[in-house]
Amino acid sequence: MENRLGIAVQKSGRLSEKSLEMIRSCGIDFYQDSRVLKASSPSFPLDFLFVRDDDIPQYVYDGVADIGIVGRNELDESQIELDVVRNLKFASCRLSIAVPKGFEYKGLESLEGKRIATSYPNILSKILSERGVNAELVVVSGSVEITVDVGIADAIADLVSTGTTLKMNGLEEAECIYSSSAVMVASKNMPGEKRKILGRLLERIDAVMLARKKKYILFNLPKEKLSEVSSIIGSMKSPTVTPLLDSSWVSVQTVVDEERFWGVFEKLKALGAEGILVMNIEKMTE
Ligand code: PRT
Ligand code: ZN
Repeated sequence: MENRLGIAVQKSGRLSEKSLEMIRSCGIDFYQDSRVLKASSPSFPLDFLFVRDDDIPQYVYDGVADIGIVGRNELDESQIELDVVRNLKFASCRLSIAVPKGFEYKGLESLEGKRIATSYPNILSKILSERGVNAELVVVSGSVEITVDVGIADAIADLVSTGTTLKMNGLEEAECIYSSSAVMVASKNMPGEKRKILGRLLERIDAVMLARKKKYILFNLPKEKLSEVSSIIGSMKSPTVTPLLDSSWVSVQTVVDEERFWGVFEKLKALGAEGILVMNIEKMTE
């Protein structure tokens, strides 16, 4: 029978859409229906298992799935030993200490002897003990934000992305103690054939992730300015230069980092570039 790789993905929640979109952009299609818990790709040897995110580390550890996509927070909280094969960099969030207004927070020491509510007792107690702080943990599985108001905790340690939930519950973010984003995890003892499939999958993921960080740009430039272009574009290998009908101008094509794009754009304009075209890149390799 053909070797296939099993992947556990969150069924519905903050990770699902981006996880599936990442896999689809790797050219791996599959049929998905919210009522169905399994799926198979006809275009790549990948089988899907749609489950709750909390269960993903255990499923991968038990070999129910070979790999999974899960928040690093869930993985660390589970304390299950798996290989983190990629940081997928979506669903980013932070575990922060939040306190009610008027609480004088001067660092974790301010929580000495206090009650802290959290859904991440393992991560939190590790950090507290590293910093030598003794506090009482109040473990709740959700709605951590209301624990202070109802009087069962003095502070909380919860995931934050925009900070709106904290504000809406009268809490102030006091300190970020841990950062998380979605990671791809793999079982530590995967047979060689499956490892090969994982290698192919990671190669595609890398191409998609690299492309997302870059922009393809195309512009016309007076020929005499060409020597100044490489210093603007920076670390790039030499750009492609094509002559134009008007021999005093050239057309230049190159790839720039998304985060440097606007700086490059402004400098190119100042240099006299015209007709600047910017395009997204779908896939690329270094
Ligand atoms: O049903 P299932 O168990 O699968 O899902 P779940 O409800 O346990 O998890 P889900 O879908 O809410 O989150 C999945 C993962 O997304 C988490 O494990 C994190 O890795 C990641 N993530 C990213 C977040 C957030 N951002 C986030 N903001 N997980 C939770 N939150 C919550 C947070 O707990 C708080 O209640 O959102 C609220 C704060 O959001 P802001 O934007 O108001 O700050
Ligand atoms: Zn969950």
